[in-house]
Amino acid sequence: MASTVCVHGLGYIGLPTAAMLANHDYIVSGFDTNSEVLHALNNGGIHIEEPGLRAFVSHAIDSENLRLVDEVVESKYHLICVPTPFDHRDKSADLSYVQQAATTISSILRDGDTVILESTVPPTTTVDLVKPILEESGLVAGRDFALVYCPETVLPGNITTELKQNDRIVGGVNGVSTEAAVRLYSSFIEGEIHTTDATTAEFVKLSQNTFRDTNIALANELAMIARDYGIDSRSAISLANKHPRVGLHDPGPGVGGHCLPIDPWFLGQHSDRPDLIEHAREVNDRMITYIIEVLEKELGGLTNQSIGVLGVAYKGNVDDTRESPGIRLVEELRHNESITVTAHDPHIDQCSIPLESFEDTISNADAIVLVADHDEFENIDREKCSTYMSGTLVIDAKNLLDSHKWNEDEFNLIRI
Ligand code: SAJ
Repeated sequence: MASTVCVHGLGYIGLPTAAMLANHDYIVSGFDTNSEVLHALNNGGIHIEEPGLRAFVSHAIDSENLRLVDEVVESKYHLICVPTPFDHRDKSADLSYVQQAATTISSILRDGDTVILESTVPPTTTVDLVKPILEESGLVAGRDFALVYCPETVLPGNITTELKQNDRIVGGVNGVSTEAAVRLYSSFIEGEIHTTDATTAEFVKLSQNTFRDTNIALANELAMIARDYGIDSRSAISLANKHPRVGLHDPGPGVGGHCLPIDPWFLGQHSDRPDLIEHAREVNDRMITYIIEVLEKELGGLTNQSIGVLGVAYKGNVDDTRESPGIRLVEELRHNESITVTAHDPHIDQCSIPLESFEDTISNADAIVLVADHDEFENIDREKCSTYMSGTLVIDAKNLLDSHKWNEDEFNLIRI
């Protein structure tokens, strides 16, 4: 008989994972506390913009292997995929959803079940927080039930592919726990499955995103230095990367999303050591200030200027605005009340700042700043910009526009 799985939390990770397991013959209960999410999914809608995900979920629902539920269900496997919000005040993880999920599971946990935590958490969370809550059931982790940390590593925009193809780290509280989780993941993972202990698995996940954040900070600092020398940082970085042991990431307007700007803080939550990692965070966060400095210099001051911001999603082709550089840029510019700031994003309907049409955003703009690399922005109509804008300054923080063509058309295009 097919094994049963209850997935707790149907967000960016829980939903595709639930559908993946259902499409691989598991009987899956997809549980979420948000009734609007369940309603949308049950009616052919979806609350996440992700290529191919709706069809993938529909296939799972139509096969009757995936059922969407508003109460948790006794199952052989429990996967915790709930959010771990970032507490900006003390730069730490809010683990209340993980705590709540563990408490709920504890009330229905049976001998022989396996509990897997997938949410991104500070090191030791599985052992120090989740384990004691589950053991309130009277069962013992590693003996009566398996307990495992298994981080997800999928890239938003490419989730359904990476969920299958990426390697996976599986860290149990003991060997028997690890083996139980490996049995589940090996049903669909095409990459390699690497086994370790739970705390190492938590640490590895955070190290991967910290590496990327720190690498981007280096690229951003190099970009600022390159500009001081009057050279194009993108060409310089691309040439530096010709060396077989150099792999610099791309500079840009800073780092957004719910992972890279946050995971370095989670990594250091129970340690006083982070130093370079915290400096890298600061460099990335300061990129917005740097863009404003460039705007000010090129425009000869910011008073009474009109700036159009293109892209408030945290990166291209996603509808997620968490920690978005575009939103930060708008907010910082608005501190100066004499500046008129407008923003446009074809992937976002609503967010914390008002959005306008493309035309209204470029209308009368002294400068436009491109902050997210959406496909729609690749071929921005230069003629329209000429007609609508009152200035010629274009700052391309994502290296999306053809600088030769723009500069030939009498724009002053600056790549960050
Ligand atoms: N960015 C740059 N320069 C680059 C690459 C990215 O400035 O060279 C910026 C992006 O514009 C964006 C931010 O960094 O603002 C983050 O984007 P991303 O595409 O690097 O990553 P995420 O946050 O969408 O997903 C990351 C991925 N982690 C790694 O690649 C190590 C993904 O694989 C993880 O699963 C995900 O975090 C997660 O859930 O932790």
